[in-house]
Amino acid sequence: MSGLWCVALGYGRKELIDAAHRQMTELPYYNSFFQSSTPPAIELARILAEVTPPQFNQVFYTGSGSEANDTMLRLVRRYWQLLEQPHRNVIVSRWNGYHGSTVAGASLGGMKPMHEQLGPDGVLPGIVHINQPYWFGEGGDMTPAEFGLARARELEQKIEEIGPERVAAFIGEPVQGAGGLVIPPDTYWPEIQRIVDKYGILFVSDEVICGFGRTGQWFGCEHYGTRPDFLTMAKALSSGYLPIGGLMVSDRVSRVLVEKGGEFFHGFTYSGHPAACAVAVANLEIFRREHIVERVRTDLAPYLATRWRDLAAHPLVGEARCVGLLAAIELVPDKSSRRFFEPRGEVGMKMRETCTRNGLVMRATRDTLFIAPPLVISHAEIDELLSKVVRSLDETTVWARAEGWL
Ligand code: PXG
Repeated sequence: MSGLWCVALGYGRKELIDAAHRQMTELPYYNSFFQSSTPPAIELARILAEVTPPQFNQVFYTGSGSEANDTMLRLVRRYWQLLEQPHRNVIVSRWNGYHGSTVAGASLGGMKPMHEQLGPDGVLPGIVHINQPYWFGEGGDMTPAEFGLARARELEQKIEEIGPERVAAFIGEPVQGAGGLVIPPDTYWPEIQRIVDKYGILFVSDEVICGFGRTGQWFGCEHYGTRPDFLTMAKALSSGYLPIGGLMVSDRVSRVLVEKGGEFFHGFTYSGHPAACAVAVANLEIFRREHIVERVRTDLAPYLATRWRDLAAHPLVGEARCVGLLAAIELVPDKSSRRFFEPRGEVGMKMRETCTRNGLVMRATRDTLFIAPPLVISHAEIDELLSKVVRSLDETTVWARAEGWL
């Protein structure tokens, strides 16, 4: 799982450790307020403007992905306020999406158990959710292509229901991670892009998991061909060696903020922390030098995909899906239907435990099991990973038969 979807370059990267040490020796901290900055923060901004899609040339630093999404919410509201449309304040998100653990992050996310814990007022006002593009679980009789379109069009229905003049933005993960590795049908993102264009609303790509090569492109939005106005990131930005997140702001938005807005009263003590930025710079230098993203796209992802899809033949597996170095299997009682185990999650938990015993870290969301290996995994390690998945599936099947699940 690359730790928690973040250790993209793997453990033991001396260059990253040295970068932190060097920077902490030279200048462990200075703030990013009052027109100040530090060399690593400036250098990182320069690199980020290069590696992100062309509309992005400005970054706000944060300490995490949650803070990046929280900041995005403030900037979206400020943008429409400056354009004298302050009533445009509704953000549309998706059920079962994950956008973090702050109040804004949990509200933007679509995890109902998290919403319930927000107390009597629930999610922040002005945040609404539409259904997710999870074909295996919710596609019914539709083909994936039909279902992708239908789920994307829920955005249009929601906009019409709220009133187009009130909708500020739409946020989504290119591939939902924590929600169970939901890879949308190919028809989904183009239709979402058509709708956000039609209504002129801002589009936020939450790239906290998909960013930095995970899908085989630098960013998930490039894999799916969308053109976001904000791009939030964290995790692989520093390969997890030090905490850092950020928010790319497109020229469309920054022009308004800069020209009309004056100072935006925002920032965290640790925004652009020099040591974290120095590590991120070293991390992205390695990405470029070792052609990490290209290698995922042209070599590792295709190698994983052919082997991963073979898992669909296993009696316990209802679907084996993957994109880039993200891959999931659905455990089901009956391969001929897309019905789940009842109650859900127990077989998945058993599979997870079995994997751990067999030396494989796999994440389970209910009965969906998934991996997000480091982007430097070798072919031999992919082979080893697959043989451990198969062995764990076989052992879980034996257990499930004995326990009456099958
Ligand atoms: N957006 C996405 C898409 C994420 O995956 C965040 C925002 C929040 O980032 P921070 O850095 O504030 O955690 C995340 C984080 C899981 C799991 O269960 C995933 C995350 C965090 C905790 C657990 O897979 N992703």
